[in-house]
Amino acid sequence: MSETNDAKSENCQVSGAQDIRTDWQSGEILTILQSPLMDLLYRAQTLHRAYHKDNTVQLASLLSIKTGLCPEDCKYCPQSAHYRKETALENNALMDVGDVLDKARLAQRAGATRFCMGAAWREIRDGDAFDQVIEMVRGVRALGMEACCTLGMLTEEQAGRLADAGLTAYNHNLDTSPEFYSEIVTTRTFQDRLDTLKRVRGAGITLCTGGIIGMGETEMDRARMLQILATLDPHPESVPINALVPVPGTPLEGQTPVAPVELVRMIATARIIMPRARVRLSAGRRALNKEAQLLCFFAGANSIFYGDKLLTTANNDTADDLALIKEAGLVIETPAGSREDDRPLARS
Ligand code: SAM
Ligand code: DTB
Ligand code: SF4
Repeated sequence: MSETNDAKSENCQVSGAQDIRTDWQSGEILTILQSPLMDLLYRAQTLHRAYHKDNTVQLASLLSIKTGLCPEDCKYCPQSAHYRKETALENNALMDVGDVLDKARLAQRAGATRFCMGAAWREIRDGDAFDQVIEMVRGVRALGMEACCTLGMLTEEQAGRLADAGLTAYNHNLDTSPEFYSEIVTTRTFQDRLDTLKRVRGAGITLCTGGIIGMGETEMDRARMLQILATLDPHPESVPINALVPVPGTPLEGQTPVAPVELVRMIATARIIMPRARVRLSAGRRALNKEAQLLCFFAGANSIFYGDKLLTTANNDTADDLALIKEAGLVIETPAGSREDDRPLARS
């Protein structure tokens, strides 16, 4: 690591750094989102270099530990029970702890430093299943990987148990603006999402929260979603930006795909307004060509999901990803390189 990179991971007091703001207005975010592309990219890359190691990318692997039959009606999601007759998804009960840890080991050997476990639950229920998830978290942490879970809503006590198991991050996306939310999900409210995020943070677990573009929202909806994220204090440590994967059988299957440059703009804007966050180029990457992915990295993305599958849909080919990383001269982040992973391992 260069001296500059050392300084950045310590205190970020390097050229280009700005005060971290939590008072962003939606109008100013929209202006950034719509600014001339070269200005947007230049500003985003300047901030990126001030706050993050140059030329590095974290590989995170995803695993669906419980698949399908979710009672929620999220219109984008193939795992919703509401669309089960149309999606032809194979539903699976909670995986065994040993099998999950085998997958984590494989992901680690392939270069991933973060392992994300997703369950198609509306909320966590106490009992055997949650006890097993706790064991999975302990096991992943014992491997020396960051552990992330996305399990739906949770209570304060459940967040406490996950924290005690050493969970690094909890993923719970806002998905879209508060104004557009009820067009996409009717079985919970935007406020439910915020309440869960508050409990996660209260337990001392880092936040992974972002959203999806390409669901029929306006640019103002995108700016509003980013505003809610960027007015959390502190900002989320991790912000996944997804482009809709239009899964056949879901209500959004026929959505017109977003132009790749819209994803680039969204990433750049997230980078500018939340400079310390890790911005994750997430679902929808498979629809991007090499050049569009490179622009996403230039815009400030510093993590990708790596592995054959996201949760239920296909992801980019791993050999292609490694070739792209090599061609761009990017370095895959090692465990020691991550600032997010300062959570203790499991308490007894
Ligand atoms: N049930 C949990 C929840 O909703 O928080 C966890 C799993 S859920 C599948 C995790 C996230 O994946 C969603 O919040 C959404 O942002 C993203 N996602 C799901 N289906 C998607 C799709 N078809 N395209 C893009 N992103 C999607
Ligand atoms: C996130 O924002 N995107 C990931 C992760 N967090 C959990 C999930 C994407 C899922 C895409 C659809 C699927 O594969 O089922
Ligand atoms: Fe369930 Fe999560 Fe899919 Fe919504 S996004 S249907 S909560 S698994």
